[in-house]
Amino acid sequence: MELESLTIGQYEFVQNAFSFGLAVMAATTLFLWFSRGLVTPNYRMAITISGLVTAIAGYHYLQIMLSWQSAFSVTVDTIETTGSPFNQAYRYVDWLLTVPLLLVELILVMKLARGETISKSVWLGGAAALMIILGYPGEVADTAGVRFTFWVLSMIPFLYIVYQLVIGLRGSIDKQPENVRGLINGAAYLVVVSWLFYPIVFLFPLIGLTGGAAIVAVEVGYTIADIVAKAVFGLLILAIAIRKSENETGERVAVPGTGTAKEPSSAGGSAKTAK
Ligand code: RET
Repeated sequence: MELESLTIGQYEFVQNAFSFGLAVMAATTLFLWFSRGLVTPNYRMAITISGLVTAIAGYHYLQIMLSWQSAFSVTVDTIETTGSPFNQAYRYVDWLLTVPLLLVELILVMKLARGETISKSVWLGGAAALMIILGYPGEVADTAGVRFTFWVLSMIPFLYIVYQLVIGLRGSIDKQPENVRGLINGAAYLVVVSWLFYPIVFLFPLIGLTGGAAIVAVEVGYTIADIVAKAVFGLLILAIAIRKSENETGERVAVPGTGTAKEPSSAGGSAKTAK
């Protein structure tokens, strides 16, 4: 990484992107965990894990931001590198933990048979971990040849996951209740589209971007992709879990201020809403 070629404006843009990423992850974590009571116990694990993913990401964004700050010494009109490295490993450790969990979230909210849940989680989660492990040596490589070689290797598990999401989960998605099928399809496609950004961003330095511009494109690109893949995806999982809970209890969830809650029925029915 040619950190020396960064301008003050580029440094600050990346710093602000990291700070924004941290704020989004922290706020989403609180929102998801406080919303657990809106869903029935069947779906609480999916929501707990969604919040765990954004919590892990928030912690890593803090570390990434601190590492970024310590790599530079900035005054009003000068910027110099301090010699302290900008540590890429935080991003990859974050992905190693969160990417398999994101797939488990999607599988859990589908509430498949126990054996299917376990086998799909192990295969998809394992492929996701392999994809990240194979990408890291390319990310920190100095030569274009090595970067490209590990990109190709990492694309193999990546394509397997995309295939499973588009084709392999089809049967399970078709068995979902009709009014959540669209949302679950949307979640599977959101994974495919948001994940596609990563291998493309990874290639930026190989397609002519150099110096400060390449660093900005890669760091801001990954940050935007992370926000979509973790925070937006987590909220979609919450929406699916709320709708499925409503299907199973036959009552609307009481979301304060929206006026959607039903009065508990007088015929002995209980209010199966938020605890
Ligand atoms: C790498 C290396 C180059 C090839 C491929 C990659 C894929 C990365 C992906 C990361 C997904 C991260 C997510 C993070 C969390 O929110 C490792 C960049 C295919 C798909 C979803």
